[in-house]
Amino acid sequence: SNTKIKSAIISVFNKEGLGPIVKELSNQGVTIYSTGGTQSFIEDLGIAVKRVEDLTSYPSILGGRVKTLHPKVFGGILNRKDNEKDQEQLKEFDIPSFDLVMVDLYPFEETVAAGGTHEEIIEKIDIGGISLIRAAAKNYKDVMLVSSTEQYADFLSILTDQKGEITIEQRKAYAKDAFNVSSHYDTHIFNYFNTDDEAVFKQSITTAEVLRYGENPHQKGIFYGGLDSIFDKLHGKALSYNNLLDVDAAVNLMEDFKNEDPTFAILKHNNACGLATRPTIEEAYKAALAGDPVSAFGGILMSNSKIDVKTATLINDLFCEVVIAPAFDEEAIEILKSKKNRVILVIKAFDLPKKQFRTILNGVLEQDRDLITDKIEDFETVTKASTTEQQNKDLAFANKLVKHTKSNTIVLAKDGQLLASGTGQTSRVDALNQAIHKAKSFNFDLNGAVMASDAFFPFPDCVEIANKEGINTVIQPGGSIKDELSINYCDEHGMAMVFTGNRHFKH
Ligand code: 93A
Repeated sequence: SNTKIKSAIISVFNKEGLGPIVKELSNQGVTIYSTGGTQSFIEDLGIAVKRVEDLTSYPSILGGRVKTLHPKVFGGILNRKDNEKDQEQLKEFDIPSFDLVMVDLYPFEETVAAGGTHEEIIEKIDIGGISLIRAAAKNYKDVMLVSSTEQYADFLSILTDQKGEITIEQRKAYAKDAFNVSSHYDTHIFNYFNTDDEAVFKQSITTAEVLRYGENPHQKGIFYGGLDSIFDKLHGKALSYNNLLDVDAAVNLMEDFKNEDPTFAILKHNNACGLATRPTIEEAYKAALAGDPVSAFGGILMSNSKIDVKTATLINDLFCEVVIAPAFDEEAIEILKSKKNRVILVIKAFDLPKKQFRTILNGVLEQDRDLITDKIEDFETVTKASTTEQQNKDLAFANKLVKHTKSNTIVLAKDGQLLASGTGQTSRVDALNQAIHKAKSFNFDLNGAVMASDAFFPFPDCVEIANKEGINTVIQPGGSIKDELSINYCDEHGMAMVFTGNRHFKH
């Protein structure tokens, strides 16, 4: 059956968009009760409003912590219209009955995201508002409940079109939405309190998406997880299994460059085939592409800076599956949309779990994500020759790359540009030879380049090969019992070497 809204209780944090609704309510002769801030807002619109404080005969106390928590409020919401005893009690205790409840909760999630202090965050745990929502949703048979500003437009049209008469189906639908609001709200509070990474991770994989197929068309594939907290998808087809692996590799890599100057990465098969840091993102893109224009075909692109029109125009000439950036110029989006399937993702947060899982045999391996990013100030020079400021920058750049490239890996870089890497090789010498061969095939001059290795050198063979190519600076974890052999070779040949102390295998 329909209920006609005659009285309302309104308590909203965000007052935006409330004006037209209270005007319509007032036109329909609805009695409105409200809490402090909401009440002033409504009064300022010249609309009559009653104070919840007058109803409860209590002021808002404890700095606002207790405003609506009172039997006169909750009795007014929870009473059953068709229950005689309920109605007798309303009369006995002088409780008004409410037909409409409107709440917009304290912005808990936003306060956490904005980096509020613990005290500020705790104060944003809404108690009264969530109780109003819970009570009104429970009593949806008699009460209409608006629990989110997102419902305002729809609610206003219902209110106007139906002259305040709300159907039971509408009340039930709004109650369902309210439990969605309240459960999400509590999930955010839970996540804030819960510092147990594993539980947070498990929480994040409660949704599943069937993929077109797995790694190959004859393999079925499913993605357990949701990307909504990390990306806004602006365009393109659904991400495939292999796209997801590449996107994961790109985000992990770029997380290490998010605070650097404009940096552009091009990935293929989960490894960077191009990466460069430059004063502008257009230059960074050009330098990344120059790293390996052949592999870039069909690759995944990611930038740490806003993509402008010039860069988008250049990207548009390349066949690429996915483009990720923290922002895009409006016109840049239109340019990139010209390819129907191309996926365009805005990265909102580098919000990755600190644990990683993968299956092996009949079980699952769990480990901490590699969260160490070696800093220049922690580099330990182990040779007589020391490194220049530019070399240190290149060493840090190359060392971040090895961390995100499949082992065994050697990365060669110069002037903030990846020249080539050897990836996924069974020996470090193979990795180096592959990198040298590749760099030369794209006409790079290796003179003065730096070499980074994901793990220590068990023999001096790599520094010998590097030296013959003019590579004169090396970064590696150190820690081999034969470190001295590589160090001595460097000293004899004027090469500089730094140790990080941290191995970065990625298998
Ligand atoms: O601190 S509370 O949890 N205690 C309450 O009793 C209470 N009642 C409503 N916060 C409470 N509210 C919240 O106040 C509402 O959810 C809304 O977000 C806000 C509106 O306050 P005002 O009308 O004073 O701006």
